[in-house]
Amino acid sequence: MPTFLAGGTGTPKLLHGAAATFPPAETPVVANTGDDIELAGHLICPDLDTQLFADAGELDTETWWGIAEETTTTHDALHEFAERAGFDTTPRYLDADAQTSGRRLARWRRFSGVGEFMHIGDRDRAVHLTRTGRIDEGDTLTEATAVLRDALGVERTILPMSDDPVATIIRTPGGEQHFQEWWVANGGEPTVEEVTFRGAGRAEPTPEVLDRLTDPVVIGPSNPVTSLGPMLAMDAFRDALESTPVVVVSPFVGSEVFSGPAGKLMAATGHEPSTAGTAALYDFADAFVLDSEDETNLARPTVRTDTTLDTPEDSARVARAVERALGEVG
Ligand code: FO1
Repeated sequence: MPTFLAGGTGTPKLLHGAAATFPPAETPVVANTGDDIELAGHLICPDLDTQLFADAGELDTETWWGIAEETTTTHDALHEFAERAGFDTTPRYLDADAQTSGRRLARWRRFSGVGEFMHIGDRDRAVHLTRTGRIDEGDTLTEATAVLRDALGVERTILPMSDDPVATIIRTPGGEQHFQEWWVANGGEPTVEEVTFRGAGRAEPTPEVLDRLTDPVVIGPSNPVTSLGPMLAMDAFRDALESTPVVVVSPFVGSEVFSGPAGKLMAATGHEPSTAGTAALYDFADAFVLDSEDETNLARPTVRTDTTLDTPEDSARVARAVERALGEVG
């Protein structure tokens, strides 16, 4: 079975109804960790967790992050206290020394819990505390993720791209912001001048990830810049993709993006925000799944289907197209 790469909602949506084609127990996922932050002392790993919660049947599928039907008692109390104390609830970075002196994995992305700027449900928080507790007891992120996978009854192998810190930093005219500040607190509005992946030059994919990348790889319709960028910024990861068959599901129909900030981020980083731009960025890709309405002509094998991913039936259809594309290159 192929290995899927995940960031944002693309791959979790694709796998949501795909079990007949790609059985979860045999279909591993490698998730982006560039979006991760430490907030209130908790390590929050959105891309790992969206896949974990989806496979556990607990995901909030209205937002595609967090747990469905959650209470938010602690989050609400944090806001109440911040308000009473007169603190604003915009992202509150720990000071520069603290950014590199705390947990190694949380480098360059450490925020105070005062007024907690990301919405954290109570059960979701228990996930973050279990992960953080295991890491403080000596686990790697890979090991802590396996603990959560077992605790949530998930069959699928879900792996972080690296056990080293990598932080996605957005440079705006007003200065640098961590991806979560730019996206959650500022609604992805500030102009993007550059996107960098701090730490990626020194980070390595884990041995578990490199092992899974010897199988064919599928890149779901994720944001090429912030979901896949952190993985591709690690040389050993990119080298592994050069040496194995890779199928990409385009996150665009021509130059229309399905959802999220992919178009804006691609334009800002010098890539055409389109299927053609995605194909140029993924020069290692061997085949593509494109929407039937997408008129882009690529000089690589292409399978066309309706790539809408709103329902499990949609996922099943796109999964069958991925299987056909794998058959062209496998
Ligand atoms: N996205 C939001 O737009 N607002 C939030 O308050 C928020 C909280 C949050 C908490 C846990 C988690 O795992 C994800 C969360 N997200 C939230 C989603 C996240 O910001 C991004 O969509 C991903 O990082 C992109 O993959």
